[in-house]
Amino acid sequence: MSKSQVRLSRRMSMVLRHRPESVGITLDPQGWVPISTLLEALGVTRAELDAVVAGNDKARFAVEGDRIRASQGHSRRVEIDLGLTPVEPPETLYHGTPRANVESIMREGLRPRSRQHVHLSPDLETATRVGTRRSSDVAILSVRTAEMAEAGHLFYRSANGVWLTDEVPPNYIS
Ligand code: HQG
Repeated sequence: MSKSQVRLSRRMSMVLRHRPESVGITLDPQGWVPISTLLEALGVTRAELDAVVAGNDKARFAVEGDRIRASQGHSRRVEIDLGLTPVEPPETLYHGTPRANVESIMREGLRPRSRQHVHLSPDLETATRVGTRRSSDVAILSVRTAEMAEAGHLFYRSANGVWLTDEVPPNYIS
């Protein structure tokens, strides 16, 4: 993606996940907005939007008919429900985080913080990439997700393959 496409992708993430009101739009209860509404609010063309949706390294945006939403990553303050169906997780999922967070995570577990869910990665490479967004000194945590599911925790997989759950108690993390 070009620099301007990356910039538009970031703006779309901000609006569709965190601050729709900042450009005067509202999301429906599942997080969708008509594409025409978004184009007008952002002042971009359909071709520019399509290029970002198609070229996005992580498939962050889902287009369905004439509407669009972010596939995951929403702030808690944006009151939407993606409406995902719980699915059985694999044995283990991973979480990449700055090493400085580890002590607190081992004490209180993984919390969603400002987001709606804790995000878990399917493999080490993805987890490393997620952690590296925030620090060059990254720790990769393994989460015993099958065990969590047995204990009744629910897991969801977003349209772009990110695993989501409400929280991870410390005893499932190593
Ligand atoms: C940490 C990106 C201390 C947590 C990625 C993380 C992902 C704790 C930070 C998505 C903690 C929250 C989400 C505790 C959690 N003590 N630190 N008890 N519990 N943390 O950005 O998972 O590129 O909200 O480890 O790919 O980093 O934007 O979560 O470091 O899918 O599409 O608190 O964002 O997607 O940070 O990333 P975030 P995340 P995009």
